[in-house]
Amino acid sequence: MEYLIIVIVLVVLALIAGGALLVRGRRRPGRVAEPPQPPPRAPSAPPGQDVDAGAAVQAPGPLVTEAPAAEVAEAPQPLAGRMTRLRGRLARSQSGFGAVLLGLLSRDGLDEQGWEEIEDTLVGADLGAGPAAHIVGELRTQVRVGGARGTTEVRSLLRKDLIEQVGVDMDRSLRVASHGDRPAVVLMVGVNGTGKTSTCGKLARALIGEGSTVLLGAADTFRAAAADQLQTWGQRVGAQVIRSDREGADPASVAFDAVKQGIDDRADTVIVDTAGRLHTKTGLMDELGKIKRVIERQATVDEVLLVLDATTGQNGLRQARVFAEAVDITGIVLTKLDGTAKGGIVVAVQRELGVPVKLVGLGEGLDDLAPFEPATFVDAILG
Ligand SMILES: Nc1nc2c(ncn2[C@@H]2O[C@H](COP(=O)(O)OP(=O)(O)OP(=O)(O)O)[C@@H](O)[C@H]2O)c(=O)[nH]1
Ligand SMILES: [Mg+2]
Repeated sequence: MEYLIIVIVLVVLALIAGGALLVRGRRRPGRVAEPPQPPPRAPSAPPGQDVDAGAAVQAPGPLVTEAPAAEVAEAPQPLAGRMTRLRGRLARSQSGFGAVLLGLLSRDGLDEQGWEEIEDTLVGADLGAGPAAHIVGELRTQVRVGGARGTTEVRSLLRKDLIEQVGVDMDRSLRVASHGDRPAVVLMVGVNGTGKTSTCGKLARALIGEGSTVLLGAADTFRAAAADQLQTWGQRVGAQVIRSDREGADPASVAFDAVKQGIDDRADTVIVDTAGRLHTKTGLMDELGKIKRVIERQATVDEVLLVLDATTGQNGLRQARVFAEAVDITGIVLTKLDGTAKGGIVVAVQRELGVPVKLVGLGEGLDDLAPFEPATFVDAILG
């Protein structure tokens, strides 16, 4: 009996000791508990679509992507009158060269040095030497003839001369109306990053707002991301996008497919986005001509819009020259006008190409594209 009690006590002690060891093992000091891992994520795919099958099967021909109406933002503002926003944008960056000019011009008894400063200010704002000299010549005559002037009068003289240089009699209308059963075709060209794709999207939105049906062609086939970017714009603004499912596809053939689809759908306008290209790369410049010729097998290219970044100054002029040699430019889109103190490039580039600035980019918003209006532009500069 005694022997049995001793055995029971030993077993109980052994159990207690074992339990204590187990507990100590679990609470080992210094060891940080690892956070629970989430279950491995399945690759995302649209509902009902088999991921692997989707990746393996490539649809032949161009891809037409629908624009889901639900994603379309609120109604666009009318194009007319948008340019008045420039004044606010320039005031925010406190950068218009107009204020400097007005300051110089309102000095009493302007001497030779003062006039030189005025000319330098105009040249510094990218107007170009010719127009700057012309404006100074005009102003000098007007001041000499009329004698000393008050600030308001000086402002109106300068305003008149600037508007004259910007040009009021150029046809700035956009040819975007369909020709019976054929859509109008707009080709967007320019160097990298100037704002071509954004302009395609913004223009499509404005035209759709006016009741047109617009199709976008993703002829920037360099990177898949470029077509994706245009497709995102298409979804935002409610435009169908025609793209290739293949990176590096022939841009001319995508442009052709887009226009063909536009004809079949009886769309009003087809806007074709192209890849940014350095004006120094001859092969790429020749490609633009090919894209245009291939489109012209079935429709007229109504507008070839050269998209220029207003902040690039003289370099922008060089680009413009080479693009104009490669393909007939019908209008200029001057983007990022909201980000420059200058803006005189409007005058310089029009003189260089003999082609009007038709649209300007005033920011990154959906409605930040405006038809160019000379008087509103000059008023914004003069503040
Ligand atoms: N502030 C400002 N930004 C702009 C304007 N237009 C375009 N951008 C911005 O400029 C950048 C380039 O625009 P994109 O439209 O991608 O230019 P892209 O010419 O298509 O570029 P690539 O296809 O790479 O040659 C983007 O961040 C745009 O939001 C504008 O008028 N003002
Ligand atoms: Mg682009």
